[in-house]
Amino acid sequence: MPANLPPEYYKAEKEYKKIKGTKEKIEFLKKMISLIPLHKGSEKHVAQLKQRLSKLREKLEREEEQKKIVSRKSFGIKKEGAAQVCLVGLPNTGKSFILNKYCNKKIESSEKPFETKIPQVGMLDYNGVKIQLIEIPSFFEGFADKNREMMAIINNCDLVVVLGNYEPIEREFKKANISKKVIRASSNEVIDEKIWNSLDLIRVFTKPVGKKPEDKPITLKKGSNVFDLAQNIHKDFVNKFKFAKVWGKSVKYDGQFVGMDHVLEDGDIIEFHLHK
Ligand SMILES: Nc1nc2c(ncn2[C@@H]2O[C@H](COP(=O)(O)OP(=O)(O)OP(=O)(O)O)[C@@H](O)[C@H]2O)c(=O)[nH]1
Ligand SMILES: [Mg+2]
Repeated sequence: MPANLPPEYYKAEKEYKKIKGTKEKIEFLKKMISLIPLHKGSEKHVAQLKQRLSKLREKLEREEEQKKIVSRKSFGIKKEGAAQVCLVGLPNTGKSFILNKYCNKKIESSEKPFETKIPQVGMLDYNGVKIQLIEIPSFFEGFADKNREMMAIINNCDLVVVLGNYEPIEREFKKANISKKVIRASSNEVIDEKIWNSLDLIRVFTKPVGKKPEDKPITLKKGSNVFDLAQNIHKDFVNKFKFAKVWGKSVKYDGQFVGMDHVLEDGDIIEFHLHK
């Protein structure tokens, strides 16, 4: 170590040894480097610290990647369809009933509480839009601490539907710092429509020039424009875009010519015109 380093630096060097996390080490090391006045005598030392810093950064990258792999393995259910929705509630609130009714499932469902032991997954079709429903096993006092994996699934979905009494569920959500969009419902409501209305999505139908619109809608986030749709279909639709024609709620008259920044609405039909 070179002479003439400021006393703060030696103090920092001691503290550095106590730091555990890689991220924290990186931050601290950056500060340490900034404490060293640059001159011929300190050059080599700074270079060494910078090398240490770059090794730590590589280590952090490896650690983050590892974390991702672990979380992919043990937590989460692969998203399928336009959105992933969790059904959450106390026992016997009708979660399995909903999956059986709307997703053609045959999950055991009776008056017996806590009948569903592991998450159950189903696919709902709402006017051609596929929405994934997940039944989370029933909540109880202390659920959040005992079922980290379930809380991770909830944290990862697009919308939570709480069936029945919300207060006990809310308490568990608070413990696990869940801040997801939540709606409340009961199993005898028209659940599919309610879910769709809470998802902030729109359906649009593309149509080839001179032909009828496609039957299958494309689902986009509310507020999406023609550019977002084009990107969703294929990069050529962006690169070769000339103009588009739109029928539906977003235009003043049917067949209106629009550009990339035109904001679409639910139910719109759109015809792309591309350069050859
Ligand atoms: N007819 C009718 N029966 C319902 C309705 N909701 C729930 N049930 C019945 O109530 C009982 C409990 O419903 P489940 O769907 O099994 O409850 P759960 O929320 O999955 O609860 P767990 O057993 O903890 O998984 C079953 O016998 C259901 O058939 C409903 O809206 N209409
Ligand atoms: Mg159930």
